[in-house]
Amino acid sequence: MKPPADAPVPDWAALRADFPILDQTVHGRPLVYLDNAATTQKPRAVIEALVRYYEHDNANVHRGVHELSYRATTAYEAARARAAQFIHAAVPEEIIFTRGTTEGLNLIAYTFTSRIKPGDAILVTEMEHHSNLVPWQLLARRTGAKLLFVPVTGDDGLLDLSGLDALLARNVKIFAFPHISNSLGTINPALELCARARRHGVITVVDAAQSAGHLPIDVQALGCDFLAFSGHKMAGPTGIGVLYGRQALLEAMDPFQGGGEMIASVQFEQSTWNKVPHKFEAGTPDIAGAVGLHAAMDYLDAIGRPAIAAHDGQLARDAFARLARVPGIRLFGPAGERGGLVSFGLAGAHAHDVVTFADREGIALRGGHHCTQPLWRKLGITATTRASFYLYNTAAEVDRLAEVIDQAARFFGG
Ligand code: 7TS
Repeated sequence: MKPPADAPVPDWAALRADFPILDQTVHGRPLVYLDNAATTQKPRAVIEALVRYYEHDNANVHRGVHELSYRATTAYEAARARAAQFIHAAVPEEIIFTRGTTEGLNLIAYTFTSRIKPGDAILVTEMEHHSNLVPWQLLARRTGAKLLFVPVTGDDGLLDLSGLDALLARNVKIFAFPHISNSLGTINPALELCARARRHGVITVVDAAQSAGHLPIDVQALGCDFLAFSGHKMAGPTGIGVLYGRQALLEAMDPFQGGGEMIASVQFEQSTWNKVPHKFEAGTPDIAGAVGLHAAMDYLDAIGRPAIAAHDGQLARDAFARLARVPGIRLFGPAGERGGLVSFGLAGAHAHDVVTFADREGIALRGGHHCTQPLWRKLGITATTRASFYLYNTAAEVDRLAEVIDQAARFFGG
């Protein structure tokens, strides 16, 4: 993804200084943080927004008529409006605050229980994070529906779309897929997938955990029905996320959790529901989290998501090309256009040993199944090492990564 030709080039080195945590040594070496697909670091603007909220405005939302409650409610609802703008939702009511992607996906799967019947099918892909697989397994178990899978082609990590229309025609009610794979780095053609699903009258759910903080997202242009993401993977705080849903669908859905805030009126035996989105936000929400997420969205958009995508995509492609020269390496995901991460296996070394080796050099990587166990089983490997990039990573850090992985290959490979 390229930023517009006349867009100013961000000063990446200056931006790096916005992230206080990066300025440290680990095991005596400068920290090289390459675990951004798990969680990203937070700029000072986000940390300060949290401190400012707690020092000046903290109160519960919607319930009080006093000044602080008014301020907290205003800040919380302003964050909702900002999130709507961030993904170009038609109205703020289409934004539900959640704990993160996982909760958003569970909310849909749970509330669809009454709408799915035995013999219906739910379509996902073979590259799902467990968060976008297990909730659908649970829904299938509750309803007697079955799960269908769009296959992954192989190590190149692409979706095989040749049979998609035939799959969608098999009584599929919901098609859920990742925008960017957290294990492979594949950027899936979300626009095409939503359009093809729509032609079959199938509801689409986009898992945008790995894309929302990296690429521009326009839910109306995509034509998706639902889209979920996590604040902590896009420079925001942990504990806050967004579920977008088309308003007509949200209105028709059952509530998720019961409790305060989500009701209109309660009697001993029964209740009626509050308006969307409050119907889906039972209990005291993560108000500070929403405030922090608002600051994160402002921060990212001041840089520009096309520029961020171009930057971390380039780092990932460079890392892929550099690592391809390491003896005994097996790289996963597409060789060309990709999201900002690289996943690989090293002959003779377990991923955890590679991660420990890199950690001694100050490099933070992740090793394991990355919550995509069925994918790795299909590709015949149990664990990979993953380097994932964000806006504050540098070409010099890619050099350092390639150097250390080369050393690891020689150390473990003999
Ligand atoms: N979907 C995808 C594609 C993800 O990468 C993740 C988290 C989730 C859903 C769940 O997000 P959460 O914020 O609710 O936990 N991925 C990872 C990862 O790759 N390493 O740690 C977490």
